[in-house]
Amino acid sequence: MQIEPTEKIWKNGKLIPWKEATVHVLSHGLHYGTGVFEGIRCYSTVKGPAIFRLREHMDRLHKSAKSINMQIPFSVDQLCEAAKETVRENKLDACYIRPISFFGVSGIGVNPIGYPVETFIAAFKLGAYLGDEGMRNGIRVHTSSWHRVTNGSVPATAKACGDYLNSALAIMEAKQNGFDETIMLNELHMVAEGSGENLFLVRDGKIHTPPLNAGILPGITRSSIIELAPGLGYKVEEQNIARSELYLADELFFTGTAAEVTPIREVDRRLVGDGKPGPVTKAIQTAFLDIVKGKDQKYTKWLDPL
Ligand code: PPE
Repeated sequence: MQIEPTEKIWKNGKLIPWKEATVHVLSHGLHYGTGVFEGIRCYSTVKGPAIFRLREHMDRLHKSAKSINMQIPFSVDQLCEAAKETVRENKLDACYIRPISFFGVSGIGVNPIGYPVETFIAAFKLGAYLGDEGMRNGIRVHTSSWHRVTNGSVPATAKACGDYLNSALAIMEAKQNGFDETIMLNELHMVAEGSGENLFLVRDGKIHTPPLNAGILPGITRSSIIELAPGLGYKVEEQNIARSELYLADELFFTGTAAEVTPIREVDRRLVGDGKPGPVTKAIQTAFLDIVKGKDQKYTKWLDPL
C-alpha cells in the first residue's frame, strides 16, 4: 500500500524529520527480525480525532517485547503520550500509527543481549487495507500452503518482526495466485489466521473464532468483536476450526486494525454462503465502524482523544 510521507517521526523520545528516520545497516533487528511492532488506528470521531484502544496496543507492544527478551526503555504511558504527540505534530486526523522497537547496533552475531533498543513511532494516512470494494462486497481468499509460525518455534502470540516473514510469504503466494488474502493453518492443520488479520466464522447464527493457542495473534479488534457481539445478540465461541469447516460456513470475515471488519465472499474458489456479505458480518461491521467513530456511547471508553 502506498503512503504519503508526513512531517515527523518520533525516535527514542524526540520528533525528527521523516527523511532522517533511518536505521543503520548493521541493526540486529534488520538481520535477525528481533523487533516488535504495533498497528494502531486514529479515527475522526464526533468529538475530534481519537485513538482506538491505544493503551491496549502499547501494552501488547510491551508484552511482545517481553516475549522476545527485550526491554523497551519507555513505559506504556510514555508510549501512549508519544503516539498522541506524533499524530498531533503531523496535524493528522484519521490515520494509522506504527510503533516499532528493535535491537540496534552493537556487534555481530545472533545473540542480542545487551544491545541497545531503538523505538520509533510513525503516523500516516491509511485507507481500507483490503480496499473499499472489499469492505462493501467481500474479498476472495485461499488456504495458504504456508503454515502459520508455530508455538514450538517462536512466541506465536507476540507481534514480532521476524514472524512476519511467514505472513509475507503467505500474502505473496495469495496475490500471485490472484487472491486478495490468505488463511493460514497451524501445525495441527487447524485454521489460524490471515497474513495480518484474525478470522471469524458464522454458522447457523453462531460465531466461532480460533482460540489464542491456535497460534494466532491476540488481536485487539478480535477481542473488541468478542466483547461487542453479545450486545447484537450473538455469542462468540473460541474453538478450533478445521479447513473443511470453512466450506460449510454461512459467513466468514477478517478482523484487524488495518482490515477493520472485512467480509470474505470466496474461499478456495467456493462461495461463502451466497457469495455476498451476510447479515451477521454486516451487523458486526456496522457496529464496529460506529464504535470507532464515537457514535456508540457504550464504547467511548475505547477511544482516547488527542
Ligand atoms: N493477526 C496478524 C498476523 C496481524 O498482523 C494482525 C494485525 C491481526 C491478526 C489483528 O490484530 P489487531 O490489529 O490487534 O486487531 N495486523 C496489523 C499489521 C498489518 C500490516 O500490514 O502491517 C494491523 O492490522 O495493523
